[in-house]
Amino acid sequence: MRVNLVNPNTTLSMTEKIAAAARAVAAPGTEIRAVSPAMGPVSIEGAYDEAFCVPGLLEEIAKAEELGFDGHIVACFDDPGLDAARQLARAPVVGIAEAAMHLATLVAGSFTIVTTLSRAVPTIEQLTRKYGFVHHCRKVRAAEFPVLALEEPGSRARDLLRAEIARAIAEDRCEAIILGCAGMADLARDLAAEFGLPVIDGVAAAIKLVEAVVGLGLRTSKIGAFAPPLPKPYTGAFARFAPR
Ligand code: 5HY
Repeated sequence: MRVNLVNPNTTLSMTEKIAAAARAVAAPGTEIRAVSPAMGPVSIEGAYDEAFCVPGLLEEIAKAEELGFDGHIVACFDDPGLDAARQLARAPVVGIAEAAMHLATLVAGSFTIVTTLSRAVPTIEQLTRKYGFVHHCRKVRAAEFPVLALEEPGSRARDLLRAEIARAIAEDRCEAIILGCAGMADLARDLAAEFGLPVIDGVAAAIKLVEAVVGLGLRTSKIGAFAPPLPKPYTGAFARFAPR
């Protein structure tokens, strides 16, 4: 099968890291196209960045749909534009936050999510409500470093993340940790070994869930929430995005 993996921010080093994490767990027959949009924020840290990552994300979803891809992944822990992407696509579309939460509940009675900055916490808390995991999620924590610190060799990001995970285990009674940023995708295995509990990366979770959904022959339902957008003109710079 062919999977379209979109990192909605435009930092190519993060896209490459995410792609490597996905390919490390993908099944032998799974081919992965890993891309960033041609336009948009270098990192997504809050609702304003999130709003401006969506047009470029949707452009990449539309391209892969034209090419007949079997599944899509939105590789940002805000799951930005996920419902809009599902309106565009016939192939299943999986967000890494939703995927991580589903996987976590299969191996643990509760989880804490550890993300980057505090400003990301309300969005992720809203996702736990939207997806129905509010009773499983003990807390959404921020280790307080910017997203791109994960791309800087020698930054304190990993130490800050480890310290916040230690606090989560000591204070939250959580039984698993979810890494709340796609840029943490390369850290899950080592952190699980260090702390002795399941540490779930949404990128790996999403790849396996897309493989499962595609393998069952399931495609996005087109009656209701994910029906295609109605044809209408869009004006100005968005004219090219108009649904036809
Ligand atoms: C992400 N931001 O996964 C989110 C998560 C965050 O650029 N990729 C981003 O840390 O807010």
